[in-house]
Amino acid sequence: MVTRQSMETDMTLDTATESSAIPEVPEPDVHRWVDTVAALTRPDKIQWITGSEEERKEILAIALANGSLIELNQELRPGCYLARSAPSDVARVEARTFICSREESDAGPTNNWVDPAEMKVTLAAHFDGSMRGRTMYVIPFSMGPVGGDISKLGVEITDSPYVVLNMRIMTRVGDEVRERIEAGEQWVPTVHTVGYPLVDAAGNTRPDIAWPCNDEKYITHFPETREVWSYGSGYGGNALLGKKCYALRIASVLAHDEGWLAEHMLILKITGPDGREYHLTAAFPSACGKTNLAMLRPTIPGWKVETIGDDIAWMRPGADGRLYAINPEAGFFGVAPFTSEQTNPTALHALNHDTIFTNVALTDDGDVWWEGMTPETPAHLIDWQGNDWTPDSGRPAAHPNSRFTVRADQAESISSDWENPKGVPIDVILFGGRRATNVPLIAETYSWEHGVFVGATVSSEQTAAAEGTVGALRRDPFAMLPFCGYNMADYWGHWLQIGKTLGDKAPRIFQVNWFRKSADGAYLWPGFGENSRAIEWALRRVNGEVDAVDGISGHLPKLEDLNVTNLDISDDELQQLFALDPDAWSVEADLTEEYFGMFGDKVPADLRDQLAQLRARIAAARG
Ligand code: GTP
Ligand code: SPV
Ligand code: MN
Repeated sequence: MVTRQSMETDMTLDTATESSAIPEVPEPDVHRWVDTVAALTRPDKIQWITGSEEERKEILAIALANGSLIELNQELRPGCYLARSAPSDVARVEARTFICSREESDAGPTNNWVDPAEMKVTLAAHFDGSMRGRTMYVIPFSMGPVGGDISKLGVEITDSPYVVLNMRIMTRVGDEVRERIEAGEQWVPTVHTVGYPLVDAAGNTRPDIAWPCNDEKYITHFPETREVWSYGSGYGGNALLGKKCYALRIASVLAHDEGWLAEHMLILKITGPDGREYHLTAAFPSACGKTNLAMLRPTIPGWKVETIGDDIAWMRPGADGRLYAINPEAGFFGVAPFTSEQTNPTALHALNHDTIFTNVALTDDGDVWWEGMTPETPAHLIDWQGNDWTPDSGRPAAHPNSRFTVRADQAESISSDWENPKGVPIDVILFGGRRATNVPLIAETYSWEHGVFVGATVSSEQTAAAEGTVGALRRDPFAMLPFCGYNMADYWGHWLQIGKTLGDKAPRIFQVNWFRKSADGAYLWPGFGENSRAIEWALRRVNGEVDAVDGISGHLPKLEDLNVTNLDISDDELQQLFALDPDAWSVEADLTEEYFGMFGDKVPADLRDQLAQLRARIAAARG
């Protein structure tokens, strides 16, 4: 039985007036804001996160003591721990994610919307006393290097020690950030509770559990007042509020207002055999290969790839007119399953130490395992739910959305530029998704406007990264469907506007698809390190070294220009990878028209024009 903790706190909670309302506008003074949240949530204790190592150890000890973390074999994996979530709390919950803009039309048809005042009343009822019996941690954090031109500050209040330990890896936290906020720098307030108080209003206590959460969940964003309130989940993007909630949903709104881009993109640096350096970003939907590509090991000789980011890019036009990108994060929250020596050795090696694993399987010697990790499956495991597991159990040992949290600089591929506060100049942007049919391995778009059209119309088979039907084909424009904090059609307009600003200094835009399948359902393309072959072609296009063939979906490689040396692929498979069926594309065009219909007259004229041009190319291909 856990009893009420003693009141060792920076502030005397007794002096805070109890409140059951959330202010319309958050208190600008961070200390007063913390007071307002404490008055509502009623924690036993408030602890500001300083970023020190002693503090990390202290919070780790708490997480170990209450079973939130399990210590792994410290000889095999020093500094590594395993968390097992509640089976009901394993991924982002898109149906419970809300954009609470004042006008419904500003959230747009792809977001769930609730009036902000109404949502604050609902939230207040849930947050009221939600931290009773717990410590409220106040985490000052920076997205991007502290003090960098493109970086931004935030504060996350949370009652989860697991969240604190993860935020310390995923962002830059502590005193330096707090001091900047106290000195008046802009910051975004974010509040998180697992929604599992240990004491009720009458003073009755209950014991803590390994993964506290609530059946009801609210992941809410207030774009005008730039706030995040998250209730009921401890998992990933629902709870690590610097990531999707701030760096994408709120930041996309800031970016729209201020003339920059907040994107669901990896960032990498490539050096060619001649020593020339390029930078590339790529937007792929969740669990569609960003981490893999960010850590690419090229199979073609002479090329080198270094990692800058694996999930989010903030990009701005620089003084020289080019587009510069930073990775606002400090760590990777990556998909574990199918990370192996074959698919992503760099990620695998990064996980050798100081890593938090969530929902992977535990081996008998206290190590971790997941599907696809090793060629041989262990004879016995403890699965992600803590049950005995054998290969004939008939269920995965690791959850399909099990993840690792690791500092970015533990990747041996990390670029020396990854914390460059100015960012890196982008040469190439890729848009991709999981498409079994129609979309070729690589194609270059005809123009920036065509690139925006391709980004806007991406569809992809859904993955386990969010609750929903895995495998269902859905539109995921710019891989931002779950992450755009405002009307998607206005976002497309913003991209078109940025293209006008960049002019001929704009990056070149390509569409890629590593996931095309043959009629018998097998992947046509080996993927992973071999993706360097498609990227090499893109860079040769940038350099004006190769001509292309004009196709329905874009400029396609002449097959002799794609480097397939030492690759086991038949001519027939190559043809299939690039095949464009006018009838199938005509159906795509019809579906796009229907999709645009959702957004009414907000769809930019340039995109309607691109659809007409696509139809003209389809007609021409039919002859
Ligand atoms: P989020 O972190 O959810 O945003 O996703 P991500 O895009 O970083 O996903 P990640 O790179 O972790 O993708 C994981 C899944 O994509 C795994 O199932 C990989 O095996 C698969 N994958 C990645 N690259 C390739 C590829 O080139 N070919 C194939 N067939 N699968 C790939
Ligand atoms: C994604 O789903 O795109 C992720 C994982 O990167 S999460 O942080 O949970 O959103
Ligand atoms: Mn992501």
